[in-house]
Amino acid sequence: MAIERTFSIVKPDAVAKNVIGEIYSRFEKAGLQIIASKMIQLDDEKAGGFYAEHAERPFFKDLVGFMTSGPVMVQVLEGEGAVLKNRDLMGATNPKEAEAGTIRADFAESIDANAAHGSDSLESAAREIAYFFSDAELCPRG
Ligand code: RTP
Ligand code: MG
Repeated sequence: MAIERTFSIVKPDAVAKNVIGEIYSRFEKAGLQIIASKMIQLDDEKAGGFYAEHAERPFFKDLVGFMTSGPVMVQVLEGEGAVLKNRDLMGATNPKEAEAGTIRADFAESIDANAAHGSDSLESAAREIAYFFSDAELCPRG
């Protein structure tokens, strides 16, 4: 399988729970390398732009409110089939439907506070990585 890059967020609920390291450990154990990482506080503009595809959805205001409720970790993950692998590690959007042992099953409370974000395609990944990181901030090990 091809080496891919994907974009990931440890959302405010998981940062508040102090499980950043546990989530990063799952990425690493699955063979994904963290090639860029930083903690940031999103504002309405940055969070709204990130989720622009959902701007017309009824949950958009709550989503932006939640994503700006505290700091997040943003990171770029690299490895074989990284996009799907990260989605598998996260589990279903609604933690009640997430498979046991996934990040959302283990750390998320609700469909709003669901612990993590992961790009849903290679195309989204490229766009989302560029939304948060410059090329100079990416540190692939080769
Ligand atoms: P994400 O983008 O955060 O990784 O999550 P996802 O792909 O699994 O889900 P997506 O459809 O992209 O939705 C983005 C976020 O919006 C919230 N959501 N709420 N109340 C609802 O019906 C609903 N649907 C989605 C979730 O917090 C989801 O992560
Ligand atoms: Mg999504």
